[in-house]
Amino acid sequence: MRINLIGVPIYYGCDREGVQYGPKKLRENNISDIFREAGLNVIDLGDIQVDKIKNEDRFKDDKNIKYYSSIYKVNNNLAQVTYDSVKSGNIPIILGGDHSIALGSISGVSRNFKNLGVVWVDAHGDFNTEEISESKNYHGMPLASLAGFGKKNLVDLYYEGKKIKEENIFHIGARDLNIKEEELIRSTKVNLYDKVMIDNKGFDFVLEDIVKKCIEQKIDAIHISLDIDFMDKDLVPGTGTRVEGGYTLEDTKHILDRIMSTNIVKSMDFVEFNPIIDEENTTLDVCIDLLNHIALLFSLEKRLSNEVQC
Ligand code: Z70
Ligand code: MN
Ligand code: MN
Ligand code: MN
Repeated sequence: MRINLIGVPIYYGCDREGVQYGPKKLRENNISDIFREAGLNVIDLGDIQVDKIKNEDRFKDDKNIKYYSSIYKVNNNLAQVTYDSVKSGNIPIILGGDHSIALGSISGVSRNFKNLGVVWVDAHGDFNTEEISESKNYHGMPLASLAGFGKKNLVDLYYEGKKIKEENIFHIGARDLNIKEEELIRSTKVNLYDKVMIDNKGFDFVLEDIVKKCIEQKIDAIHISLDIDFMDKDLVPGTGTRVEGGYTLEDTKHILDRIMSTNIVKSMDFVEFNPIIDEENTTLDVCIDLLNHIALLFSLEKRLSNEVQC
């Protein structure tokens, strides 16, 4: 088993420059070494190519999705890379860029597993369709595409049909949903653990509920899609859409601990880190801390699976 790092230097999903430098900033801070020093084999596959599109051309291909053609192409290419990675028994970790890249990463991974589950950790729903989206920014829409809603070409990206069953989606941390987006997501079987529920019932209730459902529903692999704006706005100045009332670094690690203890986490997105709006590397430090924790959890998993084999 190897960790495969894949950078996707794109800002077209959020239409705010800077987030495309996330992979570069993390590599400058030796992200490969973090995984290597945890005892893991790691191959950095480099970046997915993102073509340069002029700002004034952003509505040229679709009046309701900014940079539509480029988002389609980048995600289609990314899907091939994540599919090949998991098919070879490796663990792709996709470094954004904005959250639009989850369409491709999850489309690729889902092709390799019979019954994929997705744990989406985010202050936002990312469940708009292009019709109801107020911003027309695709990073507010990828989860809807993956569940089969909105523009058909995106639902059918990489291979035909929706990529994840509604009930296999576990959304944690929502506290900034658009009105129509909330109506849509609540009309589905998506498991929505929003701020109101988390604050009432606590993370342990939420996490045990997710693990229980993964077993009941015979989920065979889990993809974690981590948007760093899940954390409180004061912790992550270097992200484009900060939302107050968010969670701590320890809360985020606790979620990763429990979900990864299932030993079926096979892929992960790490998105929305924008180094050019960061303040004194506050967000960078949080990202590095989290990635160290993720590396530790994958190395624990690897050690356990080796012991079972011996
Ligand atoms: C809003 C929209 C958003 C970040 C997703 C926000 C979307 N719902 N922002 N992730 N960082 O524009 O659709
Ligand atoms: Mn997001
Ligand atoms: Mn978000
Ligand atoms: Mn913990």
